[in-house]
Amino acid sequence: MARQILLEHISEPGIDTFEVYRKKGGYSAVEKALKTMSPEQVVEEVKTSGLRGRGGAGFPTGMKWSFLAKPEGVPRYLVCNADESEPGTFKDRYLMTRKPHILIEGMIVSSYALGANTSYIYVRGEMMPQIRILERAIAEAKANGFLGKNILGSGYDLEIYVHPGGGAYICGEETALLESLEGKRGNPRIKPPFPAVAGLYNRPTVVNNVESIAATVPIINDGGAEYAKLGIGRSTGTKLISAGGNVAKPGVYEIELGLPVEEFIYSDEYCGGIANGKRLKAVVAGGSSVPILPANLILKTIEGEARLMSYESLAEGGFQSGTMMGSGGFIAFDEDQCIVRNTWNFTRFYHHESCGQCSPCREGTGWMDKVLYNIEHGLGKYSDIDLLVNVAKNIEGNTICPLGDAAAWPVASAIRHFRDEFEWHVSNPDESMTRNFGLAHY
Ligand code: L3W
Ligand code: SF4
Repeated sequence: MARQILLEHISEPGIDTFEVYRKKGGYSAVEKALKTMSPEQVVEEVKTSGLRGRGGAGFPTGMKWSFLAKPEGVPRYLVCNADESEPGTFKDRYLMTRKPHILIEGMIVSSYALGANTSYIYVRGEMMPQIRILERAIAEAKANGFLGKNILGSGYDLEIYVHPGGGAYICGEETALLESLEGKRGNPRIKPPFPAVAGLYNRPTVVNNVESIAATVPIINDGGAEYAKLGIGRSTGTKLISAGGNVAKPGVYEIELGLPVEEFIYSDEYCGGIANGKRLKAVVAGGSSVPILPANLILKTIEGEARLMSYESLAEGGFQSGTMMGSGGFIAFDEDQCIVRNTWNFTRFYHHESCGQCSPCREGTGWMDKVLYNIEHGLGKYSDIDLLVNVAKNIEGNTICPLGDAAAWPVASAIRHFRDEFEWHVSNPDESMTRNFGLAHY
């Protein structure tokens, strides 16, 4: 069994309560940090750990923290991004449901490191049970002296507030989240300035994903150097992966970074292979926003090296033959899946969720949605395929926030690797919606 850090004791009855979490060693990172470390030392440990943001971008957490502006007398904030909405991604929801105190503990340690006295957890609006669970966990931590004034007699004060999200995918983009938290429509802001300089209420703010914040607990308990021993190269530590689609055993798994993708898919410890004895056709490895890869390229790089679950290995080959770790939403497609239909499905989502501020995203996602609809429904033309490539290319890099890229990449990569399926739909309009496609790409 692989080493469990974030999911340790996850099956212990009552681990969602303060009492059981504490009995299992919970809140020792808060004690250690507040009683024996300065905020700067906590930041240093997180830097040493090599932890990278687990929300999708993989930006080094310690570096982000050290960018935080600290003008005298100006409040600063920690905001936890719990707006998990990326298609195929459900790891944060799982962690918050089953082990909410690890997030609260991580929030206290991280807020202390950043010198924040007020912190927020912005939770996706649909996650009402998780909102209640977190509110209860906060009340329990406060009743036991881990929140509020003068925590553990350290002189450090902290309040944490849970804020229900606005019900839009775009509110997971950090600056849209801050707008929404301020009570406004969740429109992304132009960066720079980054939130570290001008974030919530124009104050210095760090926005971190749930999993990143929770990971500070083992980092402080065991030391950053110990955490950095796990993983491979610049991909240190463990990562929560939500496995879905056609895998035999969907669920949330904690892997040590560097695990071979083949082992993740086929070993009984993780996904247990493809459901119903079918064969793997393609994978979207990091939530719907990253390029899709055919089975041969997700298992091995173009050079024939085993592909690993790490930021670097998944990206090996660039966008021609690689993909991205993203948020860890691992979606497997079996041999019966239609790539055109699935690409259209993703595109409909981005069209629906575009905030509409920038023309390439607002118009481009709608345009791709219509063209993909036509191809899937037997109404397409051959020229539509290159039109899609062209529209995707004109969205990429030309928008305020990453939603534009996220909409463009699945379309561009699906055509790059599965062009023959798009052409088949155009040449066979009468069968277009019913045909499955076999293993042409294995
Ligand atoms: C200060 C600088 N701060 C960068 C900070 C920045 C942010 C972080 C990463 O998108 C990706 C996206 C989705 N001074 C800084 C700086 N920062 N330079 O570093 O920034 P960035 O812009 O690289 O990425 P992002 O805007 O955070 C996130 C992808 O994730 N994604 C979506 C995930 C969705 C979920 C979910 O539902 N939970 O996670 C999936 O792959 O496409 O590319 O904090 O401020 N010079
Ligand atoms: Fe809005 Fe799309 Fe522009 Fe992002 S890229 S700001 S979602 S229109």
